[in-house]
Amino acid sequence: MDAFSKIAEHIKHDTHVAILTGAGISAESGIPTFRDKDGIWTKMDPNQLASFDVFLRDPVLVSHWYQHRRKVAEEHKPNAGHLALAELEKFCKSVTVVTQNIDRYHQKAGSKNVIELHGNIEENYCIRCKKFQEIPELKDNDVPKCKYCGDLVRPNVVWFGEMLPQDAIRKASETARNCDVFFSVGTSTVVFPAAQFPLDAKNSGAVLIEINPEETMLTPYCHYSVREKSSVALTQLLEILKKKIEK
Ligand code: BJW
Ligand code: ZN
Repeated sequence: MDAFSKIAEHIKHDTHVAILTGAGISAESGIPTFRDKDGIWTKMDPNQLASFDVFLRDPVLVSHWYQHRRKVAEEHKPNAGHLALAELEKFCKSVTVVTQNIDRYHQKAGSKNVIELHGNIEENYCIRCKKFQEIPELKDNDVPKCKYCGDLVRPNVVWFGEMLPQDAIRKASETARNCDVFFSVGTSTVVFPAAQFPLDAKNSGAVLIEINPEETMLTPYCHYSVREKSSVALTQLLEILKKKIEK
């Protein structure tokens, strides 16, 4: 039996499935990852750019960087990996996607139960009065300013040193501790607290499966490691599940 068939054996209609996703699942949509060879941050240190301090020091650089990424996300679309996860909901009554991504592609693909750990790129809020608002297209040295109080407006994402949304952390933690099967898909699992969830799931008795073309920090702890792109692996797994249902 190949790895996909073995993994499919663990998935029944009443199985609680959790999936932690990272930048790798959106790579095949044309969204660069963070730490791969051609990732966003190969020339810039993530610890240098994704922080509130840097935003305050250089709001033009950071705001324009996010504007660029917002456009890239708008111009591309979810791929077969996102669609396969959405379709998984037809086979299992409990599927929860816990994503580190800010592109909203899981929701766009049709996944109903998505926990966003690091926020999203669509929303922006004022750093002073916290009011959410639309921001205009930025040109040259523009920075987005709050229409209520005039202070800086930032993307609704979580930077290093910032707390993750409490509700997201609580739900993700519960999901990890209560699932039967936990997939880690397209993430290097180097950023905490997200990287803790697969380990929590395993410690609570879940089967831990990784889908990633490369080895990661998590690989030694996994029951199954599939060295494959997520679109290929998730589509193949779904095909096997479909055949199982038809039998
Ligand atoms: C494919 C593929 C294909 C390619 N198919 N796969 C415990 C220990 C040590 C440090 C800490 C700790 N707890 C907290 C920290 C500090 C810090 C941290 O984790 N630092 C580490 C770097 C060591 N964490 C935090 O600061 C977090 N906050 C926090 O914990 O608050 C409490 C606190 C406050 C103050 C002090 C201490 C604690 C916040 C973390 C926020 C992360 N934010 C970012 C930016 C979000 C906005 C944005 O997008 O711009 O989130 S950083 C960046 O990394 C982004 C990602 O979501 C995140 C994870 O990256 P991801 O998704 O794994 O991407 P890559 O590129 O790393 O990996 C891609 C993978 O895909 C690769 O493996 C490829 O092989 C694979 N791949 N093609 C499948 N086709
Ligand atoms: Zn304001």
